[in-house]
Amino acid sequence: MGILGWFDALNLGIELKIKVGRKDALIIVDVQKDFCPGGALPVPEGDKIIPNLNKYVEIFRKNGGKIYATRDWHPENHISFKEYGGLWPKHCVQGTEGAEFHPNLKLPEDAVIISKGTDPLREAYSGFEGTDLKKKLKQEGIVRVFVGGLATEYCVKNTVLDAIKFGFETVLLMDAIKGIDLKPSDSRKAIDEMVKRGVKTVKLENFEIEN
Ligand code: VGL
Ligand code: ZN
Repeated sequence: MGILGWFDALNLGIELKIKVGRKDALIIVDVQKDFCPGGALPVPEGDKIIPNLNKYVEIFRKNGGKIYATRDWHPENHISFKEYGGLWPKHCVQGTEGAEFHPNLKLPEDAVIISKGTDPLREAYSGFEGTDLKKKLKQEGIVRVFVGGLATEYCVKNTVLDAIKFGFETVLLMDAIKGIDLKPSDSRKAIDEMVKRGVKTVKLENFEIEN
C-alpha cells in the first residue's frame, strides 16, 4: 500500500480493489472466430485478449457474478454487408463456423448468450439493441456491468454507452478489448468518448483475487 492506508482510502471513498459479487455482470462482446485473425472481419490481434477474458471469467465464476456473452448473429442478407450497402465483408452469419465463439474462450455452461444483429434491415452494434439483455440484467438485480471483447470502437463502445444510458454502473476492461482501427486513432477516440460519458476503466490488477 502506498501513501494512503486502508482507513484513509475508506474515508475518501476510494475502492482499493474491486470485489465482484452477485450484483455484477461480465459482458463479453463478440469474441467470435470471424473477428479474430483468420476470420472474415479480423480485429488485429483480437485473439490476444482471450487469456485475460478467461481470467475475468474465473473471477466472476468464483464470486457469484453473472456472465453474458454477446454474439454478432447476422442473417445471410444483412444490411451491414457490403453487398447489401453496408461497410463490412460478410461476417458472423448465423450457424456458420465464423459465427462460433473462439474455441479458446472458456465460457461457463451457465453463461447467457445474447444474439444480436439478427434483423436483416438494422445494424446493431450494441448488445442491448434489439435484444432482451437489459431486461435480463434488471431481472437478475445487476447493478454494475464489466465490458470486454471486440471491437473496441464498434460493439464494445455501443454496448458500454447503452449500459450507461440504462443506468448501470459501467466498467471497461482495458486489458480485455481490441479495436479494428480502420483509422489508427479510432480505438483511442472511442475510449475517450466512453470515459467522457462516465465509464470507469480498470485492469485485472484492480480486482481482488480470492482463493
Ligand atoms: C462488429 C463490425 C461489424 C463488432 C460487428 O462486433 O464490433 N463490428 N459487426
Ligand atoms: Zn456485424
